[in-house]
Amino acid sequence: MQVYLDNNATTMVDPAVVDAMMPFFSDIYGNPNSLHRFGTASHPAITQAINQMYKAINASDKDDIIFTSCATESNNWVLKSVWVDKILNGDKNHIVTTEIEHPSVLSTCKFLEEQGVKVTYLPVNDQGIVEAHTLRSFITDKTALVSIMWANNETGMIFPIKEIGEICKEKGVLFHTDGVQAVGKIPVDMQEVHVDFMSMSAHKFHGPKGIGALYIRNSEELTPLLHGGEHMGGRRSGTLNVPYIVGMGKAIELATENIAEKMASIRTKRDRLEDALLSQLEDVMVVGNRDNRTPNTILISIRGVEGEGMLWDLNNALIGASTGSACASEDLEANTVMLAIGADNELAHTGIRLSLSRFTTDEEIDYVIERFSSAVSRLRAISSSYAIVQPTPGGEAGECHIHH
Ligand code: 7TS
Repeated sequence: MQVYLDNNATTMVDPAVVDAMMPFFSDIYGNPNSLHRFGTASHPAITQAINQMYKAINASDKDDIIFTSCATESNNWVLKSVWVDKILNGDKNHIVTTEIEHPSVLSTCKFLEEQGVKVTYLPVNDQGIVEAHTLRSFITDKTALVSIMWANNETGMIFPIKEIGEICKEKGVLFHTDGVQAVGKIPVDMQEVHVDFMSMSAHKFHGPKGIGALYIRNSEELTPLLHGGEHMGGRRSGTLNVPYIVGMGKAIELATENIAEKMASIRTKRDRLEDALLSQLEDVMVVGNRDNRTPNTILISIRGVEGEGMLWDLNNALIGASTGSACASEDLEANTVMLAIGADNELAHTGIRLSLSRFTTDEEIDYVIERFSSAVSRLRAISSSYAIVQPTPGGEAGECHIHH
């Protein structure tokens, strides 16, 4: 058996999504901007995909949803364009974000700092989230934008987006959320929250890689990142990627219909896995309260077991997991999210992220429970560091200490 538990990195494309995309490669392949029938033939499918996107996140018809090449582009677009619009061509100089955003936000913020922008990186609490009230004191009359993710990719922890949006609204500051790990996993309703911009990515909800979107409340002005042939009303140029747009629309529809049932089913499997690991293993800890987590995610740290060693053993057992985001998985650095929540350096090297999908089966969970525990026993037996920390009399599963 092989088991893929790295669905926060990317997901399998749902076969129904592939089916929906297929006609738009070699059959209906015209450029939608062309005036002839080959071009216009794709229009109904594009309209349908846009409608599927609006419906899935309950956007209003005053809002814009613009397709991009990925969420990295959507995040870059918002941050760099707010810089141009409100800082270079305005009287602002400040952006607020968090310490645990995805690198596509953090690296862009670092770049903007080099250009002279002031950036505040909000700390997170021991649950790995920003408490909304901490934001208030950091917003000044120079703040152009607040950018805070909806759910974290490594822990699955869900941020208080409604409260954060209300503070931004009250202070008159634009609010961007990276919704990549929330959309398709938990209900996302744009009428319920005050969010000006939200980034999305199709490959996180069983759509294809290489297509994302940006939600723009009230069609707010935002200088384009890509200038060119005035596609999508001039907001994002580049010939429309019709098959991928169709795929993203179909994927978001499938992910969000009956979402409560889908969440419950994934959560049952996730909780069973989590409970089994916590009860079978000593000196392990799962980050964050499971009620405030995306239903598919577990970030577990295993005292005395290097994350990379564990990944190796799991990989040999044909189980795909992650030590954090795949983008950072190749180096042996500590998990930055775990450090941010106050884990000590040793513990931050032991994080393993297990992320399920709606395609994960009970048999797969049984298999992972068995192989995970035997990998931990094997690695602990050869670990010099675990031998040192092991004598924690009475140390119970799930009680590894996190320093603050
Ligand atoms: N934002 C978040 C919160 C993400 O988790 C990711 C991908 C991105 C943005 C980038 O999306 P893309 O469309 O540009 O690919 N996150 C991960 C991860 O957690 N492991 O690998 C990729």
